[in-house]
Amino acid sequence: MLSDPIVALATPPGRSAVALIRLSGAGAFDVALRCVRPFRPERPRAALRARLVHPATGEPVDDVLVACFPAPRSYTGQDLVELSTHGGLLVPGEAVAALVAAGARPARPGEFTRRAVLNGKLDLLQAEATADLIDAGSPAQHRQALRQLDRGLSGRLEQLRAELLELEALIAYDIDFPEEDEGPVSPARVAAAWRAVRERLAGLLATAPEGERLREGALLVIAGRPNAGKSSLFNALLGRERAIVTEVPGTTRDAIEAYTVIAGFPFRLVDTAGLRRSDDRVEQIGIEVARQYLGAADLILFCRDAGCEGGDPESARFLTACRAPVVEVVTKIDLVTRPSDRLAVSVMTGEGLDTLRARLAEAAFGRLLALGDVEPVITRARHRAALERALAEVDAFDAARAQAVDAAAAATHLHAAVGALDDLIGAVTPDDVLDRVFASFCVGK
Ligand SMILES: Nc1nc2c(ncn2[C@@H]2O[C@H](COP(=O)(O)OP(=O)(O)O)[C@@H](O)[C@H]2O)c(=O)[nH]1
Ligand SMILES: [Mg+2]
Repeated sequence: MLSDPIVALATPPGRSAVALIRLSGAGAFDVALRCVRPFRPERPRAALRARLVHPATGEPVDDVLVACFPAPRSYTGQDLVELSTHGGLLVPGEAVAALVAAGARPARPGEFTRRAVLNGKLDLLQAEATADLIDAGSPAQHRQALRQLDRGLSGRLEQLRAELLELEALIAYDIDFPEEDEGPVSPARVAAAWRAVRERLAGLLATAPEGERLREGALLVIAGRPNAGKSSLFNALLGRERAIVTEVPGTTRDAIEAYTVIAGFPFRLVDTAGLRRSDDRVEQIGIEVARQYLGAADLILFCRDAGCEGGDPESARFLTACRAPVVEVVTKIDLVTRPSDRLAVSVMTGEGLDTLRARLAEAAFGRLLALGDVEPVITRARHRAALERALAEVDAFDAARAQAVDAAAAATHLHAAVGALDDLIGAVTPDDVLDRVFASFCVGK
């Protein structure tokens, strides 16, 4: 059901000063009346002190702070009650149980936000942004989620949608008077409008690889010969001693993966076994695992020991075989005196580490860095699929025009492109499409 009263703890369980419980749906105020004393819906959006009791026994559960939000001015768009109870292992659970006994149903995951979308309080992209904001582990993810919640991406898609409808309006004359060779709108103008909208769509689609990487963290795999200083650098970038470091070549045998933030961006950092021929069976398996990680990497950090620079045909061969971009770094520069013109670091002195961090962020997220925090970005396969569909339709429109297909048939491709954007925003409004077309139709002529 979409409107029955649901209840859930909105804060994580465990010891804390307060816990927040949400109750939403038709009849939510009746549920509250059965166990909150006093409950005063005539004073909405005010935090009032009350006693929560079990509805059957009248047994006190907690002293609470209650605020009620009558529909439609609430997060879900329904009647909603927020109760702040004391935190801890027992009280919040008992409070939810009292509300269930009073007639509410325990909510399913995401059910409040889902209702918010159904009631037009949030669009689908904002709902996704809510989840991203909660999951954000790095400053860049935080900023991106907040922008999407502010409708940055939704606004851009609405703009694209409007441009597609205007393009359709431009060819409307051809639809009405198919016999006339040249309508009041020149083909050149149609072509220019088409090119502009296509470029913007393609530009947004081009943010997908780094946008998806931003949500999931860039897979950064550290590679190099045994003893090149990979594990030391892994620990330095992580900020803690996670991988074992020794002077014995072949120490790291398994791949170790850890989440870390580098220059504000999320990375999944992987330390691997050094690449060399080995007769040790465990090390061989480790090297095979390393190869698999290297195959999946978004970015490879290749380490070379400053002491053994120079001819190394095996490494050169390895580097040319890599599919992912490679950042090369010279390690242990504290051990040599000659200055290096290459990117070089020492985990002993810390030299070069900040430069390396900046270089890694640039290599994995350069396009996002160039866009700054102004341009919207797409971050999910769902977004990419919808925009690919829209772009394919926009191209099909152009192809149809080039083959002099009749204007009404060509326009169906624009409709389909608008449909793809509507699916993406999650607010389907077909009447609105027609309204716009006819509005432009009259003004245009
Ligand atoms: N002086 C110095 N020694 C280093 C540095 N980085 C690593 N080492 C040493 O080099 C050896 C191999 O390091 P390790 O990180 O285990 O290399 P891996 O085999 O590539 O993982 C260890 O003895 C480290 O202490 C550095 O920046 N300076
Ligand atoms: Mg190692």
